[in-house]
Amino acid sequence: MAAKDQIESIFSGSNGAYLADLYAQWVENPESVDPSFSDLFMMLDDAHNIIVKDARGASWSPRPLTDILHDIDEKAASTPQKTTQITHVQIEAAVHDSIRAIALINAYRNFGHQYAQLDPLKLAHRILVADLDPKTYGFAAQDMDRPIFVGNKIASFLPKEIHTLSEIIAGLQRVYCRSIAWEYIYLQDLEQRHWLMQKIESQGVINLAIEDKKRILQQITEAVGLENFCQKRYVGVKRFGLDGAEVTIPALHALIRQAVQYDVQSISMGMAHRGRLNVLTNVIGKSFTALFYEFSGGSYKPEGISGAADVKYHLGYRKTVEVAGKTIELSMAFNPSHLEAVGAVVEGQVRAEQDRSSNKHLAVILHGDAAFAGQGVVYEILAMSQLPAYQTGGSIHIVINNQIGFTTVPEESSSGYYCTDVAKVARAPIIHVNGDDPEAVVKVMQLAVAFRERFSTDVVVDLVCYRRHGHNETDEPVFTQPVMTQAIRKHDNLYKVYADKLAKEGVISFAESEANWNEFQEYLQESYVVAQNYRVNEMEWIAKEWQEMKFRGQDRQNFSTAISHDIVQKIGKALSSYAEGFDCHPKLIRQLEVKAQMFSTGVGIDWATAEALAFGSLLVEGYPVRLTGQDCQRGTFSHRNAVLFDQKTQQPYVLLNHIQPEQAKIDIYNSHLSEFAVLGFEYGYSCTNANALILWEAQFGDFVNSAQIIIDQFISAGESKWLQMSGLVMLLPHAQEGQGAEHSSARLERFLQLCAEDNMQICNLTTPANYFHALRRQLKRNYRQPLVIMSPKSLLRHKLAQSPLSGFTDQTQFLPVIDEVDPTVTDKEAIKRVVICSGKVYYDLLMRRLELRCELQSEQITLVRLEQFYPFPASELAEILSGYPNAEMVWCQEEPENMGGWNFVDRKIEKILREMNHKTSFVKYVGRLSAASPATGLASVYKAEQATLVDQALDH
Ligand SMILES: Cc1ncc(C[n+]2csc(CCOP(=O)(O)OP(=O)(O)O)c2C)c(N)n1
Repeated sequence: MAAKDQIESIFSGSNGAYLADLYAQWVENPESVDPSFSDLFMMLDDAHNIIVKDARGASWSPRPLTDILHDIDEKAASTPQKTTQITHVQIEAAVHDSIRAIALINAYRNFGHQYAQLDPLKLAHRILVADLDPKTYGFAAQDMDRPIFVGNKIASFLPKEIHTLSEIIAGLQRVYCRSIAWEYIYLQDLEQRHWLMQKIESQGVINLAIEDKKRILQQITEAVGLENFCQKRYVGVKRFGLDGAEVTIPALHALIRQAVQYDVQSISMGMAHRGRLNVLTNVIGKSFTALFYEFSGGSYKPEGISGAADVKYHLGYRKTVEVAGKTIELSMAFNPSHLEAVGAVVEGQVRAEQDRSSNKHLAVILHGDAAFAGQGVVYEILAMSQLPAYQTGGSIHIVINNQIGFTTVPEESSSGYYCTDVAKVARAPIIHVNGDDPEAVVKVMQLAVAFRERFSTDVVVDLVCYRRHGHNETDEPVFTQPVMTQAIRKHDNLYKVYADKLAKEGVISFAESEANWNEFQEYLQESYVVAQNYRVNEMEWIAKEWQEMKFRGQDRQNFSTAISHDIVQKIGKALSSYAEGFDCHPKLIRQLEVKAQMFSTGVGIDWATAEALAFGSLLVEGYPVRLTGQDCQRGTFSHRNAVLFDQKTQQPYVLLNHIQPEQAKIDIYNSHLSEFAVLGFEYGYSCTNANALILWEAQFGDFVNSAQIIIDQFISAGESKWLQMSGLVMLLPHAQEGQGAEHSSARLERFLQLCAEDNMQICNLTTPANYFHALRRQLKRNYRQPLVIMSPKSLLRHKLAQSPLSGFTDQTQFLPVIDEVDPTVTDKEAIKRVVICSGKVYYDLLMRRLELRCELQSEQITLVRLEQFYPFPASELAEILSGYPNAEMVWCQEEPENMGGWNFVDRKIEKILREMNHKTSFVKYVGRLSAASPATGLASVYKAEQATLVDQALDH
């Protein structure tokens, strides 16, 4: 209700003048009036400001409050005065009634959800909390039938000016305390609150058309029917059935029907195990035959495509379907067991679709109640929902709330009142609904989609259901939930509940419902029979652009990554100039001048410039680039400055978006302080758009471990499990530089441990040119593979870590291993020691060798750089090492022995040496001793350790 209306209803009529006086008193001194009046005046919040403003008037002309009320309530003013004498006591009593009634109405809006009938099992005790108890407001039983003035604008379900208390309470309970519980008063946006209030309070008894009811029953017949069929056909086989929460299926159908009305073109869903098979088949349209084939142990992959595959209740699917005469693409994201991680991936997928087309795309994420309350990534995802880098126009969250998590009850799962409380951070309305009332569920879904369409924010729908079996079909629930299990065993399934209801209403006879049930069972049986001879021969569920890529084992190729001189100069110009009138910071102007110089002289290309050349050249070729990460616009080490800010207006200027009129766009966003959700999002983005370069940069590589689930479950294994390729690049600053335990290591060793079956690339690069080629290679090939770069810190500004422009053009390419580059090393046979190393320590060795050469005139040690750990460049390394037949082999790293690359490379290098019959097949380790912490926090100790290992490597 609008503020003005509230004022009108309260300050009009016979109470008006009295209230006005009280109000004036309260404005002067809130303590001077009875607290119940204080409460009312406070509740007017918005109205309060209007009145106070008006009451005070302009500073030069204070205006009496009675005048204002007179203006507001013209209607009341024109009403003929009653001639009956009303005593002061009567007026006060009437006013008290009104105030208390209004307080009660507002209490129901706030807290009515606590008294709603949400539990299908009716085990949850409904307690009329004090806020909803008329006694709290001073009403007693005898007050129930007394007429109370509330005005006809306070709530649409109270159409008259005067209602009895029992009418008011009945209306409130009908709206707020039946099968639907609304939480929305905390929304800060007044328009959103009013929109919802209007929709909620104007909704009478839910009255669906007969065909809608029949459709819902059919959906329930299929949902329950599938679970029953599997329960009988596959006894003791895990499927994580939806039994008890089958209302999810009509809920999703209602959501989709509503979405197509707004011309949504695609819906990407993410969900856990529970009910997934039901959603895949009954909602998205995967065939029952394929499902039953998987039940019998068959793979979802066509023969000849390798990989680990995955259990059937983690598989994804995609299909374009017709709904209400419109076409929509529905997809389910592949999902690991790790609950809630997929939500971030789905958001990224949807954002990728939104960024490349103007069509509408919607993310729908289904959650378990325990997981929603317990998993921190849920918070991270909700927190990103309105951020420029990650917003997707609002997502719909559906909690399949079976009131249990494995064997854990809600009291053990959440400190909140509801499992959904965390969603309040996203300013999302939260609607709880009884899963045994499918019509209420359908209405709620329609409203949720309408709200999202109107306000572009997240909405949460909590389907309060139960779980008929154990956590999976082999579990016995009665051990731990005896009372609930007994109640469930006596409780009819949803098909029976709804079919009975519709039979009673005369919508469809029970016999007819049974016929439909049997017909569906027969259809399942036929599919079951066909499944015995089923073979997977197509992958229509893989989006077209990905079908064009080569899977592992197919003909994978890399193409040239060098660029032309012309393109180099074009990008150079964009990198050293900005728009006219732009007020650039003087220090950054200097940086741009330095860049201009690099391009004119062709030497001294540093890391940031090489990166910009990679990005710029891809943009010119039509590939969009997206980089996110904490503070990545400037760069943690202030090296990138890819976005300039006008010093007067704060307007951003993205240099690389001004190379030429026809080019793709680069988006560079600072992320919020999240790793898990952000990396999941970028992974999802990269799995959707095959033709964009997607990068995530960690502040320091150490923080990547907050996102370990995305690395272990998605990035490293996604292709093997799900044929889901990704060209995601992770930039993880890594090196020992005396900055302590948490600013030194991106845990190279952990990535290396995950490497197998050509699943990803792990690099620790030493030259800007190699960085450039590694980035471009991501798109210049007929497949996609994640790339993890242990990226530099001090090397960003190291005078020796620079490349000439010639390293980017002509026939240049990525070098997985770099041999000695010192032209004075001519007699390789004379080399006594080869030091193989990777990353920043190379420069420490290089500089120390220079010093030693001056001192000792020695040239007998050569440095070989391993730029790419995985895929391990065995043949390239072998070729280089074979050039040093008389040398001993040393692996030098700055990480402790139990970390870094040593455990990954030692046997690989020895194998190379053995295979070439080198004089030694032994590799000596030089580096820090094994340690619990990746680095010391004491700069002096770091220096001493570093000097020792460098000297040891150089045999000094
Ligand atoms: C991150 C993570 N931790 C633990 C588990 C093990 N686990 C699988 S299902 C489950 C209970 C989930 O309960 P809920 O979210 O309510 O979903 P439900 O299974 O009841 O549908 C647990 C603890 C997991 N899969 N993922």
